[in-house]
Amino acid sequence: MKVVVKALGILSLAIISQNALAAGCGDLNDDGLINSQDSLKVRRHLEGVEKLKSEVAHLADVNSDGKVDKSDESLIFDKALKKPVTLKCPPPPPSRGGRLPGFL
Ligand SMILES: [Ca+2]
Ligand SMILES: [Ca+2]
Repeated sequence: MKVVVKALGILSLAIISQNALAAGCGDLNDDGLINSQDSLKVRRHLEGVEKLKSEVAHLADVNSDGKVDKSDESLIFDKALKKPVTLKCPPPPPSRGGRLPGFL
């Protein structure tokens, strides 16, 4: 029984982690929402006004094509307008700090 409870705990943690990652895709100002502020950040990045930080740049590539461009801005804007679009970001770049304890 303890094994089952422990396994469920690990599974829950994995699901929470997945949701946290999914929620971050397109959320460039880390406020937990995808709105016009996020698409504005992409626009400012594309215009060279304010470049995205390297640690959040992958969150702006919402079509996972390896680059941040006008189509990403458009997708984020559509999502902000509650249109039925799916945002799919690439995995974050490997960090130098290593992994969380307990995760492979
Ligand atoms: Ca946001
Ligand atoms: Ca892209």
